[in-house]
Amino acid sequence: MFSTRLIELLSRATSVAVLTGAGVSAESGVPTFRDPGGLWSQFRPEELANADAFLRNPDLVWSWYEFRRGIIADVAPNPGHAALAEFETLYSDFTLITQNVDGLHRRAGSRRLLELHGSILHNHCQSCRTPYGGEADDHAHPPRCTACGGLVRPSVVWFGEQLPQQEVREAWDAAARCQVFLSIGTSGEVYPAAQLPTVARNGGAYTVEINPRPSAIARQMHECIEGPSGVVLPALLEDVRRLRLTA
Ligand code: BJW
Ligand code: ZN
Repeated sequence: MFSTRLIELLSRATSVAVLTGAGVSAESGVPTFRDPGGLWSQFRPEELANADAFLRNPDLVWSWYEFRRGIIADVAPNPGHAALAEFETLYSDFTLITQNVDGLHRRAGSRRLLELHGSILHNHCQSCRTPYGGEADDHAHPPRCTACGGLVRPSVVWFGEQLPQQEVREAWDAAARCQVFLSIGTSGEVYPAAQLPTVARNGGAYTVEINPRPSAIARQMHECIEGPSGVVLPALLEDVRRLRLTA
């Protein structure tokens, strides 16, 4: 199923970086953004995932996130998440960079994790950025900030907003120094995350995509493995482990 080159590289490597997107959580039952039937097919992204939309229609945007929180609370990490948590234990330098906000990598046991687009599990004030730790039990209306009375929003990164700077620095460093870079379950349509495979390739890494269909950044890959990550990743882990044991 896998090239000898990839299995050999992954069994000898000391430094590996991985970028994940919504596809990794698809087999858990979390809809992706841009696939047919995905989150964007029912709602236009520009209506929902930016600060102007939130200020224009806070109830609509808040209830969309509450709907998604409901989905996430009812699902579990899948074998793809579990395999990535296991990969982390094989390498002295391993970085999992995710665009996902669903917390499933952490629930699967991944610890060397950078969440580039924030977390849907947390909230903060849109006006003064104070974290909101209170109960958000009204699914139809966002709560008000206890410090300034401003609107409370999910702690995710919307279009036009800066990504968390420390995470960006660490992600770019990890991509630039790794020997193997895996891009898994992302359409590669959203920047700056979609730039990471190029950073890795320019730094000398072997770049690999795992996706049922070629993404917008497939050209940046040395190798594309077509398939669902919940099937491909456990099989890849098994082959790498086997070669490490016999080497
Ligand atoms: C499977 C599978 C299975 C299915 N197994 N795979 C350069 C060029 C052009 C534009 C820009 C640029 N730089 C910045 C921009 C603007 C903008 C942008 O990228 N726009 C593009 C749309 C063109 N970027 C930004 O605004 C970013 N901020 C920024 O750049 O700030 C700089 C700045 C700001 C202000 C002033 C000055 C400078 C912020 C981007 C934030 C993105 N936020 C979202 C929403 C997060 C909150 C939420 O969850 O609601 O993040 S958008 C959405 O897309 C979400 C995702 O993380 C992100 C990526 O999507 P992803 O994960 O790739 O999912 P899909 O659905 O697209 O793809 C799923 C894939 O899975 C598919 O390929 C399937 O085939 C596959 N799949 N089943 C494996 N079983
Ligand atoms: Zn506030």
